[in-house]
Amino acid sequence: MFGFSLVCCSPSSLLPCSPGGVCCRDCLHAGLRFRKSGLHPGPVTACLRSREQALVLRVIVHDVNELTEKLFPIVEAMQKHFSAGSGTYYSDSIFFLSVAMHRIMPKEITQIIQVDLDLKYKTNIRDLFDEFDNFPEGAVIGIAREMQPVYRHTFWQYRRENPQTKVGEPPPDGLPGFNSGVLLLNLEAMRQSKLYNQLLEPTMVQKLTEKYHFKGHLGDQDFFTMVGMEHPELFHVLDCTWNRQLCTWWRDHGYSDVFDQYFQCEGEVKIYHGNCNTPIPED
Ligand SMILES: [Mn+2]
Repeated sequence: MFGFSLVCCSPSSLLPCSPGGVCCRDCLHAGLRFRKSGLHPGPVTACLRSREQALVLRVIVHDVNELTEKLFPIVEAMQKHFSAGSGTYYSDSIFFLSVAMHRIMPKEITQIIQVDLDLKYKTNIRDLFDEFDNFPEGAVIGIAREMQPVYRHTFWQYRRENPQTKVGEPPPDGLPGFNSGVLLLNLEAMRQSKLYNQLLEPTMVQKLTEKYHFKGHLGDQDFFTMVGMEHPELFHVLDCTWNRQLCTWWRDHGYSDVFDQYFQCEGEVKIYHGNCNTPIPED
């Protein structure tokens, strides 16, 4: 039996459904409606048709303020390395929810699939749960590669100092970094992994950001990308068809020569990701 966890701005935002919402029948098949508040990757307001519907679907509503309160002390130290601007804002903590989800959710929840809202599903997302069975020993998170050379850019200094490195190189042999639009969080494995929990410690984050000269602004995916350079064994790499990103911003910003090496993706797309507001192709 599946349950859905929704992050809401407040429990009262369950009712009523606001007009102009994006119908989410594609993913949840139940008339759940979502409305994006603010710009990517802003917090989400979820609306259900009724409280009864919430019971039928076993929806648990999480108050974003309560989550942030738990989250902030865990992720505060990493925020300054992976957020835009120089300040550490309390409200930015929610962009790091995935990295500490295993400490936030009750122990009974052992697996979570966390998805962006700018996705289009070409298959039943339930199939994605099967991917948890493909995790190799030691892996705690399933995630697809980033499909633009954004981390080739971010790691420029480390790459200059280490000309033979795979860091920031394109697939299949390189380490292009990760995109967090589709995330498989094996909460049980995350709780049990001594290594993963050590990497959340402020001193370890500091050590790695210094080693890689890392300064990002993409929240959780920056953390996963940096940690993945040091410990790729913690991640099960999802096939690109599970998170077919469409943004081409970096093609026109200095990386046209190598762009396609990152962007290419063979096979039938299962989930489109219209990142940076890129339109998703119609059927
Ligand atoms: Mn997205």
